[in-house]
Amino acid sequence: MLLWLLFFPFLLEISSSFSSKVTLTDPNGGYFYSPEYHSDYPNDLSTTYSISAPDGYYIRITFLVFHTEQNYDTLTIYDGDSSDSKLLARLSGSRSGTVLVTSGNNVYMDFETDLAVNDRGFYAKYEVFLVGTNPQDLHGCPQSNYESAQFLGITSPNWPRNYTELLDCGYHIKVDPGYTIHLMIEAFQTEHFDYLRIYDGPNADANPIAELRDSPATPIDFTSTTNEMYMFFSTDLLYTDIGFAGVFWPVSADKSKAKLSKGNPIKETVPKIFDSPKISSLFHLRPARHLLIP
Ligand SMILES: [Ca+2]
Repeated sequence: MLLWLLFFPFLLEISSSFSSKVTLTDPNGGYFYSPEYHSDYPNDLSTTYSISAPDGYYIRITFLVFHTEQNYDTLTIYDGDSSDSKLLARLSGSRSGTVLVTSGNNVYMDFETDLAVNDRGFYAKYEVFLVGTNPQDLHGCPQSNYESAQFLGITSPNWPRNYTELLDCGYHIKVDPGYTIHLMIEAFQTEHFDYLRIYDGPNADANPIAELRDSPATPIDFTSTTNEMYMFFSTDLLYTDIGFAGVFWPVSADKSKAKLSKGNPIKETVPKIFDSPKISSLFHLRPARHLLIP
């Protein structure tokens, strides 16, 4: 076999290439992701994704996470039901936050990776809308309960478009008993007086793990000690920004202990970690200048 491949090296690529096909038809929308997400995608693969909405609808795709090897591992997106349709976009590199809109009720995507160098891949949300209507900005909070046995995206309202003013949004995250939660904040950007607090438990009475504001380096990883986590996103009455996007998934509690004993499961890049549960220090007075309308 080996000798044979010396003379016919092209056969190696054909024989080792990993192909798969994903078809999505939920009219309520959903999520799709690169193979083996939330681990890095494999080398040398070809995966196609077909999304079909009902007649009279179009599709909007938002990439919560997109990191591939620039120019070599690409997701090609066609505005129709096959690769013969019009090219909508060809994405590679770091493109989290990309939003694409189809003209009709089908989209076809082809994810191709080469033989070396991989990355986290992508995790995207798709939504369907009636042709002739525009997605409306959410003036308020998104859903407050997030429960998943696999992994699930979580964002500020309207992400990656701006959130609105005067929000107090709670996000209760839950996975099965016996698991802990790994939360990865993939993108984060607020003005200084808007913030996201993360708590190691079911509500804001639990120990705060972190408070994020401004533009911390991302991704930022958090791990809970139980199967519940709570996030609180607060915005004041002036100035908004794009907010945050993240993904969480359950981790077997035993596995997380085993990983911790070995050393470095969590990136130590969290800008502000609270080592004590005292909440009083979290609150601050907003300076008067912020209340002046320019
Ligand atoms: Ca590659």
